[in-house]
Amino acid sequence: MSTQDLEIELRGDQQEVAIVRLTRPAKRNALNDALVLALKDMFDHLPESVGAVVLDGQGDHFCAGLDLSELKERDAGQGVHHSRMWHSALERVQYGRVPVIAALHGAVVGGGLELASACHIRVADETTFYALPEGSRGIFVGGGGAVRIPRLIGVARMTDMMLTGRVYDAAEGERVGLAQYLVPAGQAFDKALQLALVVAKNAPLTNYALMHALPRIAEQPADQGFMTEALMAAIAQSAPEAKARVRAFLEGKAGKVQKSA
Ligand code: 1HE
Repeated sequence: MSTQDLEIELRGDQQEVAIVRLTRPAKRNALNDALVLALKDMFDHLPESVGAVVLDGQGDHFCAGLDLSELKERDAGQGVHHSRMWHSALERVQYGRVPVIAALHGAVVGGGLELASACHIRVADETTFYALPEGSRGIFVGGGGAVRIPRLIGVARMTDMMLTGRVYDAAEGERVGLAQYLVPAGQAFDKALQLALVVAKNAPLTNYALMHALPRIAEQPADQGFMTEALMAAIAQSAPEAKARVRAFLEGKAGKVQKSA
């Protein structure tokens, strides 16, 4: 599925970071069906060299959510299929091959917040604001938000956002866990790129474990979680790359952990 509203650009010495950008600024990067399917396709077919993605939105807003002009009369069955289409696309983002870092600015609302919450790291600049206007539009989240957003901020905060139309500003968003980083206006992309270049250099199996094992372990009953963790740890440390990295540290050839400046 192709659309002019999505572009990809490779960065880094080894082309190890893909910038995936929503390019529909005139509509505040609202997601129509073609764009949702194009996202799915893009994340299914990332170039081999890519080890991390920065997800960005062109213009002043990250994403205004579902394209409301497409919200036509659907019967219940069509509504289920439409929501499941979003689920399958955003699942490719969350459970794809490489970590995804969202560069947030301006509106991160409705389906835009659902998309952001499928990413692994969210970097927000000071212009960012978060809302779930579905409540006031008489609809419900349908892009996985009911599953992912409470895991970030809790059921009570999401309920409040939808019942009252509460808008979180960038600082509040970072405080409650919607974003892990808060940076000055206009700097979200640069920070996200800087992080992506680091993430892309991790051992692939470590990134895989963090994306695919950690969220599942966190949902398991503790005794099962401990077992899954042990299995994942054993697999990761048996990889030749893990052994080489540990050896490099012991030989004084790898960086120490340092407090940030
Ligand atoms: C849109 C959309 C959209 C803008 N669908 N066309 N999402 C919302 O309810 C959010 C609706 N949007 C807004 O509240 C505002 O547009 C913004 C706060 C994001 C930006 O405001 P502003 O003043 O910069 O832009 P604007 O003038 O409101 O919009 C510019 C154009 O984008 C305008 O079209 P134009 O043809 O008149 O120029 C808008 O109609 C259009 N536009 N947002 C369609 N969302 C899987 S279920 C998920 C369910 C949801 O996501 S519900 C929440 C939907």
